[in-house]
Amino acid sequence: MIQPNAKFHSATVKTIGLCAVLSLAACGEKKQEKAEEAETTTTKETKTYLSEPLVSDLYTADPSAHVFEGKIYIYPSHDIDAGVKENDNGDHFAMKDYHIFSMDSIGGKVTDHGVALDVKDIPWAGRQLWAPDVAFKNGTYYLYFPLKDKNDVFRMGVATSKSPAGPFKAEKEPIAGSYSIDPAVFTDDNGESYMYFGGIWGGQLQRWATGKYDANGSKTDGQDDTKPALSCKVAKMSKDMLHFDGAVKDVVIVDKEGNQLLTGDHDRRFFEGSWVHKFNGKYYFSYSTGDTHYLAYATGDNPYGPFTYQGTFMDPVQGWTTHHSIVEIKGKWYIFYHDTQLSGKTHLRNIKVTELKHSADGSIELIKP
Ligand code: FUB
Repeated sequence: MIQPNAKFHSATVKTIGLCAVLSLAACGEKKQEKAEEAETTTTKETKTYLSEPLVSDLYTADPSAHVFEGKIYIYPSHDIDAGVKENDNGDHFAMKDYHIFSMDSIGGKVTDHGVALDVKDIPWAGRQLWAPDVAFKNGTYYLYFPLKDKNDVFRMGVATSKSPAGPFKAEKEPIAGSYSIDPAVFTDDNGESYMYFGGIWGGQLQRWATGKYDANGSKTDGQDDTKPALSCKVAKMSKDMLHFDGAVKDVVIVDKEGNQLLTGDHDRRFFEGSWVHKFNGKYYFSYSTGDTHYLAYATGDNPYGPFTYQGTFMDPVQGWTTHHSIVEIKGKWYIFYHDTQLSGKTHLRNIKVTELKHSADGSIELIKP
């Protein structure tokens, strides 16, 4: 597993560790000396970041951004330190509620609208409120969220509000036929909406490889690197936006020769965190490659794909996860993303924004976060 922030961690741990082993008095006597030493260590290892955290009094991640009612609304996960040990199932991502944020413009003041939905108010809830998204239709805002049910199986829930800032009221049951994580709802120019979802490892997508839930599914994932990779899923939304309208389909990603990306192709295959935007009539399907930490994209001619792999457009951020959304605001395109600048810890992230540029040939320029 690549740890892009390993150097940053070692600086922090070293400075704290030095004071912990000395007595308080000794720490006082040596204050000047230690301060100088700490300063030298920090200076040597300082990182520069492309942009600064949008929110610094809460930990936030997985930002889905939209323009609603003339403002920019951000729907992130709300990271907390629940004291759960880190593992590949992502148990340490033990989030319990959502806050919604808004801005009048990029660079403007960020307003926290408070708790929009709490896990205790979701009738079917087990644990772990992960990356959400929001769509608007029929005069209503729909908040889609992944949450483990009482059997510890991730399902997609939906909650509604008349305001983009919430609060949201959850439906009594998860969306029938939904599973896994990271819902991203794209509404096409003709008004049809589609939910893209899925994530492997902790996101449980591999447990659905046969079409039925298999709690041991993780044992078979990734064993045959020469087989087609697991695909992200897409389902058309019903007119009332509360159900899937028809079957869940695979979002197939192919290379330029038309061959489906393979399980062993960790630098390119889908892992989690999908998003779809439309630019110059083309559908851009973008996603995280997970264990290789890239944001990659593929393009297609319709919402179902297949999508042809084009490349990566964001290098690894500080922290293990990478998750984004792409939105057009006043004629410019922006990417909302996260890293771990504030905490240095994988599960305590902070959301950011920076400009995203499409080149004349339609490719997305590489962003170095
Ligand atoms: O926030 C929990 C999980 O981490 C998300 O669902 C993934 O996309 C990753 O960012």
